[in-house]
Amino acid sequence: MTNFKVGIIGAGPSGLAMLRAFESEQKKGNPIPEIKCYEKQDNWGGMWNFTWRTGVGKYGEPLHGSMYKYLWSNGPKECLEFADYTFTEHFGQTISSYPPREVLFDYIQGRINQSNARDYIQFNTVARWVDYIEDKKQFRVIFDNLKKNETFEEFFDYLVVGTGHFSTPNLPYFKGIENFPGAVMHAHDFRGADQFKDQRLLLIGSSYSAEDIGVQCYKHGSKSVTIAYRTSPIGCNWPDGIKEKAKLSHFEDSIAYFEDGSQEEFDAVILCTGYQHKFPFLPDNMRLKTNNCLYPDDLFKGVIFNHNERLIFLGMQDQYYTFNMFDTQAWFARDYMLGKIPLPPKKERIKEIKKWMDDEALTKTGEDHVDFQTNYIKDLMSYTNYPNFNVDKVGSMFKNWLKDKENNILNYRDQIYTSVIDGTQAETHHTAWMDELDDSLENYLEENKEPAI
Ligand code: FAD
Ligand code: NA0
Repeated sequence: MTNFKVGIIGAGPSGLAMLRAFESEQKKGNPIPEIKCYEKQDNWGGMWNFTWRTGVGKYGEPLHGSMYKYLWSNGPKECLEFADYTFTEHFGQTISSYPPREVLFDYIQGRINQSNARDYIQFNTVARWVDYIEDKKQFRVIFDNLKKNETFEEFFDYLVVGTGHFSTPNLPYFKGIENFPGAVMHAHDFRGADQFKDQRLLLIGSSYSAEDIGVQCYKHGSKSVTIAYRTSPIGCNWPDGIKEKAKLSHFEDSIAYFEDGSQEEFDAVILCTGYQHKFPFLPDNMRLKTNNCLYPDDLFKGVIFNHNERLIFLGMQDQYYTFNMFDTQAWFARDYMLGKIPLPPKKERIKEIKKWMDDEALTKTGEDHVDFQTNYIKDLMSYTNYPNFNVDKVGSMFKNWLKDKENNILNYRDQIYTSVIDGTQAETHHTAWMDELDDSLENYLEENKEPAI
C-alpha cells in the first residue's frame, strides 16, 4: 500500500468509477493508497438509486435524487458502456439500445459487485465541511453519520468529489406563479407522469428534462404538453399534443402569458430549468464555480482543481458521455495520485484550460458538442491504461442519436446500435417504446415475448 490516504465523497457512478480504477490497479499487483468513500444515501448508484421521496431524505437531508418512474435511457447504451464490463457480459443476453432506469442500475451494480468496493464505502454519511491544512497538505473533512446522529472527522491527502450536479434545482421566478392554483414543481421533484394524466401541462425550459418529461407525460395520457423555451426551441417533429412556445412572460391564476401576446390555461407547471453546481461542504476557495457546460473553468483535464492540486472533481461536465467518461476521468485521477502523471506548472495548466474553454465557446450545434466531448475523452485516455475503445465510433453513434431524435421523438428509443466494445448488435425490444408501459427489469428482459397489439 502506498502511504497516502484518499477520501471519496459520493458513491454514484463517478465515485464508483474511482473505486473501480484503484481496484483494477490493485488486481495487477500494484500498491494502492488507503481509500475511504462516504455516501449520504443508504445505497450506491447516485441518481440511479431511485427514491419515491421528495424534499428531504429519511434523515432530513436535502434529497439527492432527481430520477423518476418510467425513465428510459435517453441515449444509446452503447454510448455509455464500460470498456471493461459489457452489457452482454452482465445480462448474458442481447438487449435493446435504450434500457429503462432499473436495467441501467442493475448494470452499474453488476460491475462494482465483482469487487469488494462496498467495504470501502460508509453509507448514510454526509460530508459537512472541508478544511485544507496547508502545512500538513491534508484535508480535514467533517462528516455526519446520519443513522447514529454522530459527527466525526477524517484526514486525507487527496479528496475526490463525486457528488454530481443534477440535484440542486435552479428555480427562476415568474411573475404571478405564486398564485397558480395547480401543481408547481421543479423537475427534481417529478416522480412520474401518473399524476398529470388528463392535465394540460406547461413545462418551462428546453433541454433534456423538458423533452423527456414532456414526452413521458404525453405517453402516459396528459391532455396536452406545452414547452416554453427561453433561448431556443428543442426543435423536434412534435406529435399533435406537444408543442413549443417562445418565452413565458407571466401568470395570472391558471393562465400563462407569452411574449408574443398569446395566452393559455394550464393545470400544472413543471420547471425544467436545470440545476446548480452546489457544494455546501466546500469553502469558497475550494468550490467549483460553474454553470452546466462541457469544460468548467479551474479544472485541469476537467478533473484536477487548479487552485488546490490535491482536490479532484469527477463528472462535473455537462454530459453526452457518462459512465465511460467518469471512468476515463477516474483512471486519469488515479494515475495522477499515484504519481504516474506529472502535473505541469500552474501557468501552463491555465493556458490549457483556456484553450479547451475557447474551443467550447466555438461550438454551436449538438454535433459540435459531441465532437468536443469525444476529443476530451480521447485526450484523457491517452494518459492511462483504461481499456481502449473506439471513441470516434461512439461519437458517430451520438450524432445518429441526435438525428433519430430530431426525426421522431416518439420512436428514437426503438432504434438499435452496435457495441464498440464487443461488437454485439442490440436487439429490438419486444414492444415499441410508445406502447411499453411496464419498465420493470423482469418485463424488459423477458425474451420471446409477443409484442403488445
Ligand atoms: P450522481 O449520480 O448524482 O451521484 C452523486 C452521489 O453523491 C449521490 O449518491 C449522492 O447521494 C452523493 N452525495 C452528494 N452530496 C453528498 C455529500 N455531501 N456527502 C456524501 N454523499 C453525497 N445519464 C445517462 O447516461 N443516461 C441517462 O439516461 C440519464 N438520465 C438522467 C436522468 C435524470 C433525471 C438525471 C438528473 C440525470 C440523468 N443522467 C443520465 C445523468 C446522470 O447524472 C449520470 O448518469 C450519473 O448519475 C452521474 O453520476 P455522478 O456519480 O457524477 O453523480
Ligand atoms: P436539464 O434539462 O434538467 O438536464 C439535466 C434548461 O433550463 C435550459 O433549457 C435553459 O434554457 C432552461 N432555463 C434555465 N433558466 C431558465 C429560465 N429562467 N427561463 C426559462 N428557461 C430556463 O438541465 P439543462 O442544464 O440541460 O437545461 C436547463 C441533465 O439531466 C441532462 O444532462 C441529462 O443528462 C439529464 N436528464 C436525462 C433524462 C433522461 O435520460 C431526463 C431528464 C434529464 P436556456 O435558455 O439557458 O437554453 C431520460
